[in-house]
Amino acid sequence: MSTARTINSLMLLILPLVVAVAGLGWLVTLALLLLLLLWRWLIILSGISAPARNRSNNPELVLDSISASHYVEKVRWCLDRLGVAYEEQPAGGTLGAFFLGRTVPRLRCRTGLVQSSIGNSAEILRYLWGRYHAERPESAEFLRADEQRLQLEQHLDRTGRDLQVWVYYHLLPHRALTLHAWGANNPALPAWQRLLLRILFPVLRLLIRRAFGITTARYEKAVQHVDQLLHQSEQQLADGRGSLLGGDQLNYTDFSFAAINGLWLMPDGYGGGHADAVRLRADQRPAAMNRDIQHWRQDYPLSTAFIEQLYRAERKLPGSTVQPSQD
Ligand SMILES: N[C@@H](CCC(=O)N[C@@H](CS)C(=O)NCC(=O)O)C(=O)O
Repeated sequence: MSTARTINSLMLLILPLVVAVAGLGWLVTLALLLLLLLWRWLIILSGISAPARNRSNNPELVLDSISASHYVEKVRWCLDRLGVAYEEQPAGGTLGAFFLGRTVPRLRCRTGLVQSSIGNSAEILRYLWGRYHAERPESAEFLRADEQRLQLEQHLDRTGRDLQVWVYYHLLPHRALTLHAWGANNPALPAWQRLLLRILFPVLRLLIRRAFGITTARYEKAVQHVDQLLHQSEQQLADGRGSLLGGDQLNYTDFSFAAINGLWLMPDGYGGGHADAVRLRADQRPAAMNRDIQHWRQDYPLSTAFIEQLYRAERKLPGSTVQPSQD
């Protein structure tokens, strides 16, 4: 149904051009306009009157993503662990933000007759907990939030933004690398999006630079913030605990920590098979980026081992085509 709506919207946009080129009179133009509006109304009515038919080709949960995103990885991980069926729909990096005004992850879920959508990874996890904890209490338990977890989650999400600054600081000067990370070589993306990324690259790069305020000073601050987070986790993990906040029972903050830091560590299994086509091998990455990664690996061995162990235990999904890390 959403494809029909998109086509309808495109035709409404194109109509003035058709009228001008064909030199149509006002009566014909009005008739065409009414026909397009009638068509739109029928699309809406069909969604309400034939929900069963729409159900079969609309999955209950759709995760809008960009393949490399660490915020998406957090939600993807929790969905996989929860064991609910969902469909991931990847888009080219930045296209959704700059042309649709949305960020990813975005979860679209069938709620009654309509489809609702939730943005922001933290809110998505709250929805999953609310929706599933009564229905499947055991598998949803890891999503339970409390004050301490919420605080750590906020810290992780702030550091996630620092890591966006970090990654763009290193990649933006390199057109081919940035395009690769955005999915320009990812066969899972529609060809028109891959082409658009290449054509619009200079504009998208400018917009990203402005959106994140990428400067050397901001990059240095970002590295400092990542250091602070890893210093904290290193201290927490020093007593041999299995979960960051204590005890051995894993919860969503452990997966968030691993997913957010997965952006620099790129452990085997990152993306659960959805990010393989956007990975950059160590020999492809800029030297300065590799230096930061080496520094974090060396200075924070417990955190690095914790993340890699979580990925080994949880993210080697069947069917994943993850290549062994070259780091
Ligand atoms: N606070 C948001 C941050 C989301 C975010 O910044 N997502 C990035 C990808 S990592 C995004 O949507 N970028 C725009 C795009 O690629 O379309 C969350 O937790 O979901």
